[in-house]
Amino acid sequence: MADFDLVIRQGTVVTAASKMKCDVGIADGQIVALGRNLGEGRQEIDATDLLVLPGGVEAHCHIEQRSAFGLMTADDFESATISAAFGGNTTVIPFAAQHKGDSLREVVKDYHARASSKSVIDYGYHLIVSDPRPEVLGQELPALIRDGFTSFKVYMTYEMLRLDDRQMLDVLYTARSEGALVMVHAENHEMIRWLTDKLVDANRVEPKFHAISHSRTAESEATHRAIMLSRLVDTPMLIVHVSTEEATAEIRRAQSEGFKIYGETCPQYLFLTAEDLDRHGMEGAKFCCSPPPRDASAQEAIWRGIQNGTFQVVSSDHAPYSYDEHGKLYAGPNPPFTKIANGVPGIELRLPLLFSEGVGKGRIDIHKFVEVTSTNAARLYGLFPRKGTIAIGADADLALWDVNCEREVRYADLHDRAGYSPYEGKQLKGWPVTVINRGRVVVSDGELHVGKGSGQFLPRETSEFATPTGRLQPELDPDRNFGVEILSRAE
Ligand code: DUC
Ligand code: ZN
Ligand code: ZN
Repeated sequence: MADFDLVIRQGTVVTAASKMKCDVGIADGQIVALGRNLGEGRQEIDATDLLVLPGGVEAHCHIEQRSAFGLMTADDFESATISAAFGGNTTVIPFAAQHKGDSLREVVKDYHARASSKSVIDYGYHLIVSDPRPEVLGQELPALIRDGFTSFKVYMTYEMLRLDDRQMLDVLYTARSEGALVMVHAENHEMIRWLTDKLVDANRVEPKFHAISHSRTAESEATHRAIMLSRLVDTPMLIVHVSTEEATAEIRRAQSEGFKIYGETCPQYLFLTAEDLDRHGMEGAKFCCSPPPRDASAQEAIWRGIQNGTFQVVSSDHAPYSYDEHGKLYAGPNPPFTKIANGVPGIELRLPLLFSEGVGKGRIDIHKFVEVTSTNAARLYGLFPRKGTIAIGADADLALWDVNCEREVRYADLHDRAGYSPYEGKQLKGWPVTVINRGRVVVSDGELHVGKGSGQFLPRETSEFATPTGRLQPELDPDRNFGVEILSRAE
């Protein structure tokens, strides 16, 4: 009788902290042995010359999500998770998005019904809180956090989603009491609106003006303000999809002062620029996302932020809208930038892009790659050590990488339904060739081997990254404010 369900032989096993040539023994979906010359497996994979990495944890993606004005993303849970798997991921954490008036509980039920019958890899959800009315903050949100939805996103811009500062403080305070991690889309709404109105009045409406309306200053101001709100109530916060040097500096400063501020960036801020929004005709619409891509010097600053640890995670922010009347061009063939669906696809290329341009070109080492694409997301969002590493007892979530495989990006080879890739034609070296989730071979030899609905829902723990620092601002510290307790003390 075989000792294991599956043995991966002779690969170079890499985690965020270690590298070792060994076999991986898997039983009942978990890693049960790491070592040389392991006994027999019912199934065996020869990984000589391959890297064996933890499967990617894609922690920022929009899947089968309806926007506030009714537009559906091109991918559903089936196509998005297949695409994610071909890109080396074994877990996705998309959003269950509340719109105004919605019950959060109902929103989660709705996403569950769709995801559970379609996902091919494991999944959880962050919530999006856009309507923090008393019963949502008082009952629904705390109950959902306790049920394993331990992170949620809030927006400082987008008319239908945004919270004002007071509402931000209310949700931060709820997160603080429940130990949830708050993710923030930080852009100054009024600056964007004012610039947009000026541009539209002057008939400057081509896609490239999207990047001007979403100015860098709007991002850095909101990032600064979000951090100050977080500091006031001593609630940790993660600033998502950071695109500028200035916002990166705001985050780094807060971190260096000891505040629990985390940062995320995305491939679009490393590999695209505002020039892409100026491609001929309406092609620029394909690159409209918020925040928008900036310029070469911002790209350098973002790389530095990954290298020096300002950013804990690199996520795709996959927001796939087809380049037609069902997506990007929902308002007609020649819409003003104000009516172009925001978002770029990228769930399948996040890891190959970062591997090729980061590890391959010597900007980051392989451990940093694993850290920012898998381990840190698992840690931040309460999945570690079940996910995000290769260790005895962890889920057998692995991606086997051929570091010498060179391929040009062609949309035709991808598995999402956006209909285009912003990275078309890019030459990449290093691709995942076999992807394993809980011991199941999901992808190998360019083929999908599992059925829809075989991914598992992941309730998540609260994480230590979300616990308050205990450092109260002087005016909120009872010892220094006439003894009045405003915030409960961190344990
Ligand atoms: N911006 C977001 O905030 N979300 C999805 C896509 C985008 O461009
Ligand atoms: Zn966002
Ligand atoms: Zn997003």
